[in-house]
Formats: sequence, structure tokens, C-alpha cells
Amino acid sequence: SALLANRNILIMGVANDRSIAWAIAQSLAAQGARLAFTYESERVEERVRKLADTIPNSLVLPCNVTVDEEIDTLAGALKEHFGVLHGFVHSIAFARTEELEGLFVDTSRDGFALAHDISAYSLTAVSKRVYPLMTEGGSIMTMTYLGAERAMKNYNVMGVAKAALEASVRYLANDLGQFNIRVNGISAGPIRTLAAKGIKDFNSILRQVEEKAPLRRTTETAEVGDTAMFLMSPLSRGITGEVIHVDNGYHIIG
Ligand code: 0WD
Repeated sequence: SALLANRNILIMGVANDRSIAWAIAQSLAAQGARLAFTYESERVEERVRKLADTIPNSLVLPCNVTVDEEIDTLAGALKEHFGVLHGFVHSIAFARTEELEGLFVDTSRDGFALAHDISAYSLTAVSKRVYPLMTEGGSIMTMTYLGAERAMKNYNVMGVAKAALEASVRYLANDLGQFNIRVNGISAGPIRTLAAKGIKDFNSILRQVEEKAPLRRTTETAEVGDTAMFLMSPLSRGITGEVIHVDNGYHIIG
């Protein structure tokens, strides 16, 4: 039977059909989850609605994570529509393109703050408002990258923001464990999405993974989707505060 039947899950970060969040949605829907999608602004609303329309019983709500009032409104709408929430998938990041090339040492104060606000603090800002809806226990997960652990070319301020995000996973896991809420991350290998367009020399990064990853191939969004499904399901009930690498083993090589 379906692993996520009668589970209500919030998914933030679908921008288009190549988004990692969209592959996650497919894997969760296949196990019977009821999904709520959010969109950042009217610029992407239609695209998100069109995609969400292909998943029965799904909900579409606005939320720009840089605005507290919008997160309050989101939490209110989720309470009204779902009553109880079981999962929250965070798949959001942003940094200015000029901060994703050249030297990290040149990062500006406001570029640093913006990248951390959207890419790291948003996990806590949303969790703070939705964990009270997880009255039957829950699972929260976010998306991270190897650039949190290693200094990688061009990833720069995003790597520092991902390090803050991964530390946030541990602190949130420690806080929310008492409510039977688990918090984890997936560290995905590089995937060609809209967000990846901002990273300079992305092609050469993909080529390196194909040559050097133990499994000799690049990561597919469906591989991330299936791990996300595992993290949202009771199969992962003993796992919290963890970052799972879904990268065909690339992180183990020197
Ligand atoms: O190689 C990759 N693509 C990897 C991505 C490897 C490892 C991790 N990740 C992470 C990203 O850093 C991000 O956290 O996965 C997550 C999802 O990224 P994605 O699927 O690669 O990229 P994309 O399809 O662009 O989705 C990110 C979305 C935004 O899209 P755009 O391109 O419109 O910025 O994050 C959302 C938005 O939908 N987003 C926001 N949502 C609400 N409020 C905001 C905001 N202020 N800013 C961005």
C-alpha cells in the first residue's frame, strides 16, 4: 500500500518542470501524499499552477520566504486546508550571479545577507511557523550541496550559506525531536536546473562527475525524489539531523 497515504506535505521551490522540487513532488504523489505547492511571485504563479494541476488534490499558495507576513499567511492557509501537516520539503536557494564567480573574498555585505536569508534562514523561518501544525509528528527536509563541506570553484557565498543550512538542520532536529519531528538534508550532485544556470562552468563540473564519481554518472532529479520520499516516509523514522549524499558517491573521492 502507499507509504504516504493521508499525509499532507508542503513543497517549496518548484520553479519549472526541471526543478528538484518537482521530481520530489512526483515521488511523493506516487506514494499517495497530498501536496501543497508554493510560488515565490506572480512571475512564476502560472507555471507552478500548470504543473500542480497534473497532481490530483494538490494546493497552490503564494509565499516569498523573505517576507515573514507571507509565511504567516501560508501557515494559516495550510491549517485551514489540511488541519494537520506531516511534511515540509524546502528546495529554495538564491544568490546574485555576480557572487557566483570570481573570488569569495569579494563577496559584498548585502550579497552575503541575501544569500543567507533566502538559502539558509528560510528553512528556520518556515519551520518555526509550520511545526505547530505537525501534531502527529513530521518530517522536514532541505536541499544542500557539497560546496557546504569543501571550497568549490565559483560556489562561493552559496557554499557558506549551505554550511549554515546544514548546521540549521542539526539545531532544528535537536529542537523538534521532542515533538517527533525529524529534520534532514539531501546533498545532491550537480543537476542542470534553473538555479544551476547561475553557476559558472557548470558543464565542466558535470563532466568531472561523470569521470570521477564511483557510479560514473551524474545525478538525476528522480534519484533525489526517491530519497526525499524515503525521508518523508516512516521508513526513515530513526533518522534525524542527517545529511544524505545523493550524488552517485562523488563526495567520497579525493
Ligand atoms: O545542481 C543543482 N541543481 C543542485 C541544487 C545541487 C544541490 C543542491 N541544490 C539545491 C539548490 O541550492 C536549491 O536549494 O536544490 C534546491 C533546488 O534547486 P533547483 O531545483 O536546482 O533550482 P530551481 O528549479 O531554480 O529552484 C529553486 C527555486 C527558485 O527558482 P528561481 O530560479 O525562480 O529562483 O527556489 C525558489 C524559486 O522557486 N526561490 C524562492 N522561493 C520563495 N521565496 C525564493 C524566495 N525568495 N527565491 C528562490
